Order: sequence, then C-alpha cells, then structure tokens
Amino acid sequence: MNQPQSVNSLDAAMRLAIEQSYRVKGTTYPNPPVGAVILNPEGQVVGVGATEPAGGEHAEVLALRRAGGLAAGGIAVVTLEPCNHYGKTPPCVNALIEARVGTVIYAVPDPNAVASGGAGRLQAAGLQVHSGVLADQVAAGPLREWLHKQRTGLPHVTWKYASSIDGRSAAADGSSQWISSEASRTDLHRRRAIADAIMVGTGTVLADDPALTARLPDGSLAARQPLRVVVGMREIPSDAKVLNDDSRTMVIRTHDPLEVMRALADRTDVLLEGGPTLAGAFLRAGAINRILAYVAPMLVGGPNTAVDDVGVPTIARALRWQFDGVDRTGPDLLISLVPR
Ligand code: AOF
Ligand code: ZN
Repeated sequence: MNQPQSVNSLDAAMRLAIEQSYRVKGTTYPNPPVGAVILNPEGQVVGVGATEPAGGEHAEVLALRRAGGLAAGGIAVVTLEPCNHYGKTPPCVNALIEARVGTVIYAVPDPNAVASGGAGRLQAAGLQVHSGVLADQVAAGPLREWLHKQRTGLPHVTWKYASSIDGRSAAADGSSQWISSEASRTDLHRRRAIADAIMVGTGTVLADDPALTARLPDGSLAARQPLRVVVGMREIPSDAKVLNDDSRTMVIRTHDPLEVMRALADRTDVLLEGGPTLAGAFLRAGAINRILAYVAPMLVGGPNTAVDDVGVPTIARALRWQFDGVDRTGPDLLISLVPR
C-alpha cells in the first residue's frame, strides 16, 4: 500500500474487510471467504488480507504480514471470529497476539466448533475484543452460503431465473434468448464465477443447450469455472454443450431434490438455473434458500412460466418469501428474496 488510508470509523474498516472477502469469494472452498484489515494506533490501514485457497493462509495472517511491525497496538478488523485451532494453518489468534495487536473487532462468531473460541482466547491474552460490527451485512453477504452450510450441513441453494414482468421465461414458441439485458447477463456470469456449482434439469439441456460456463463480457471463459450439474432421468445428447471440455460436469439421475443435495453435500454455494420443473421440485421440497430474479420490462404471455408446480393448491398455502434487496441491472430489476 503506497498511501496509508485512514478510516474514520470501525464500520468503514469493516466495509473494507467485506470488500476484501468478496475478492476471494468462490476461491476458498471449503473454507469461508474472510476479509481482514489492520489499523495502526492512528487508525490508518496498514495491512489487508483475504483467505487464500484451501490449505493456504487465513485472512488475518496475510493482513498482519503486510502490516509488519505497524500492527503493534493497533486494531484488527475481521469479518469472522479469528480461528483458535491448528488446522491446515496455525491459529490466527496466535498470530494476532504475537503481533501485539491491541484490539480485535469481528462481525460474526465462528460456528465451526473446531475453530471457535478465538474471542475468549484473545481476551485471556489481554486484548480488547468486540463482535457484531456489521454482522448482518456479513451474514447476509460474503459469509451467507458458508454459514448456511455450517448450520445445516447442506449446500446453500440460490434459484436464479430471468423472466418478463409477467413471469414468463420463454415466449409461446419456446424462444427465450435475450429476455434479460446484457447487464443482467454480465451480472449472472459474475455470480456463476463465484459459485461452487450450477445446476439445471435435463429438460433445460434438451430445450436450450446451455454451456453453463462463467464467461467474461467478451465471451471468453472466466478464470474459475463452477462444477456443472445436470439433474433428471432423460438422456442428454453426447454433443450437448454442457458436456464440453470447458468445465467439469456431474449428471445426477434422480428427480428427488434431497438426493441431489446429498450428492452435492461437499459443496457450499449452488446456483439452480432452472428450468421450471426442477425449480418447482426444489421449491416444493423447501430446498431453496434464496431466489434471485432478473425481471425484464417486457410482456410475453403464454404458457412458459419461470416455475410450474410449486405445490400450492390454494392461496392460503402460497409459499411466502420476503424481499431482501432490489437492484437495477441495466433496464432490468434484480430482486433478491429469502424465506420468511
Ligand atoms: C480465520 N480466518 O481467513 C478463515 C477462517 O483448515 P484451516 O486451518 O484452513 O481452517 C479452516 C477453518 O478456519 C474454517 O472451517 C473456519 O472455521 C476458519 N476459517 N478463520 O480466522 C480465515 N478462512
Ligand atoms: Zn484463522
């Protein structure tokens, strides 16, 4: 860092740590993407870091290394409670204590029983410890999928779809390309590149022949490709794009969402991209944790809805969700929903 940056609040420092964590999201599996910032006693940023790929360094250790002697008496700001265990790397709490950091601020506690206890250990060593800073932003943001996995043992599933304002994902003749804008597609490809797996049903492979790769705006492949997962009983042709060499592909011969979840148990962040039958099955099974809808300002009409049977016979039994955020992607709306 050439110019020492000053942050005028701990919230601002935590926002910087969140920014760091987003840089590595999708690359740390099975570890959480954590961000860390070290402030010197004057409140200047003297080191930043984010978790390396599994087996590599944790965020705090990298940030401390960059800070060197300037960390003494300073503040470490971390998105996750620093770990307290010898895993693939030594405990981060040891590194913080050895660097003579005065205060540690973190957003969310580490739910991993093996690694937790860092806060207590730091306090016992005489450091000031504060938790909960921007905890909601971190828990709903960069650590959302990892925390879900820790809590449930299952991967976090985001159902993504693109539709017209009247909820159609294709026109009556089945044509579906370019419902969403270029800005929406760029946003989607960015999300694909940080997911662990992208899943579709065999019907979607047969109808649309998607490549299910993460691509950059110029059409080239992103550096990192998620696992492609095809679910269903129907045969897919050997020349389907989803079977090309651009990424790995897993075919799961079942219709049962719970069986699919078991097959993906070692994943954290799964993007379900349709079609309407598979999305319906997952919704009926309660296996969707987040909905991301790209909604385009157009009307299409006809029978091709984004999802078909969700198991709701009457309005009193509607599946009720709540809006979690609304953004614009070009001319479209990007709506995020979480279970109520
Ligand atoms: C931190 N900072 O940047 C991360 C933490 O196998 P290991 O040694 O890499 O430890 C993995 C566990 O450490 C992981 O399950 C989680 O509890 C914690 N991750 N902790 O202090 C970090 N990535
Ligand atoms: Zn650690």
